[in-house]
Amino acid sequence: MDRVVQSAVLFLVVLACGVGARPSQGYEEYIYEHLPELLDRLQRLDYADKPSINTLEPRVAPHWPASDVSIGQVGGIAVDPTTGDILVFHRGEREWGYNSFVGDKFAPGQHTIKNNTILRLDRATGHILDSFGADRFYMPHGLTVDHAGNLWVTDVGLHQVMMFPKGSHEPSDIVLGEAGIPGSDDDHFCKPTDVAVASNGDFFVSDGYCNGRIMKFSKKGHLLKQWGKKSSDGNTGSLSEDEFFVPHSLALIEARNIICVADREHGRIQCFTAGLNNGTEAGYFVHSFDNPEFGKVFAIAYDNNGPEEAMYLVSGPMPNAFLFKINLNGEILFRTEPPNQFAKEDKTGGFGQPHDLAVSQDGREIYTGEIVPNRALKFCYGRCTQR
Ligand SMILES: [Ca+2]
Repeated sequence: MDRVVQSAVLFLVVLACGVGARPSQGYEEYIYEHLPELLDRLQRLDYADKPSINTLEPRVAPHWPASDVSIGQVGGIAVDPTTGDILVFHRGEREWGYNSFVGDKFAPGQHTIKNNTILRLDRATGHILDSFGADRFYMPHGLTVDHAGNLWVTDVGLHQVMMFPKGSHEPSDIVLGEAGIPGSDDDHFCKPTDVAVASNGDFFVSDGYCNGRIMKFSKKGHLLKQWGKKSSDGNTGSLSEDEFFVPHSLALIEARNIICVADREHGRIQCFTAGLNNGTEAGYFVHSFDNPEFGKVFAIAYDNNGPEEAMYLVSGPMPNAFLFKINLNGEILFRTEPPNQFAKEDKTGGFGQPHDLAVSQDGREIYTGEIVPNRALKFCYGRCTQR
């Protein structure tokens, strides 16, 4: 018998027992007699038990990535929408410590990271499909894959943003900022954190640790607009809407024509017009998500697969490090963390410092990239599929 039919019959038998089958009566006979009633019950049960992506919390995939994948501090993590692969931008041997920078500049005398800093991982198995990016970066940070499969990275040591065309291990001629030179004019960044790319090719950069601005560029890399000011005040009481204290992550909601910014140290998410439709301009404040439960907001990602639009965020550092899902009214749908079995070193479970996150195209999986423990995790709704 086909497995589904077998399960259905077994289920009907169990139900039959529940509605009082007499032992003397054969199950088949009984089922035949009560079929309409049983089917009705089955249908109602199925409806009630249907997993809702909105209410169930995702769980950590036990064997992802594969055990032979070695990962340093994770700056960025992203899903390639053209292949479903997971991309990780990590720091290999390098760690961001007190001596990494002198002022805003990367401390002199340090070489580029020798490891391959960009890993392409199989979504199901977690095996490495490709790796590159050795001898190029100083302090990997943000990673984004655009609709065409191009990779966009930011390096806070280089103060640069660069794009790697789909399939290429070498950057395109879109390399913005001057290598190693921080600044706040139109041609420089200061520790830029993240990139978001629209389907028309326009892209946004959050800049960064030492500037407090969002910059919008054309497909060819020409600056179109910038807004925001730097704030170093942790007090959210008298903040203006475009004041940032480490704008750390971007989420573009193209259907709504808005770009949201994780204003990390202020612990809030600020959304502005993205100016992607004709006649609209970027940079006007639209909405804020602000909840004391968030703590510091390290990264955000938009998801439109569930019954309602949602935003994921990772907060930190520990002990206030969590993965949140909120709806666009700002209501928290859940807050979760890795269970104890995923503890590493002397930790007792939970996150260390989640630094970035990404959602699969179908909304079934969420990926987090972390620092101490240095790792990437995959969260799945229901069962994680392993091809
Ligand atoms: Ca990312």
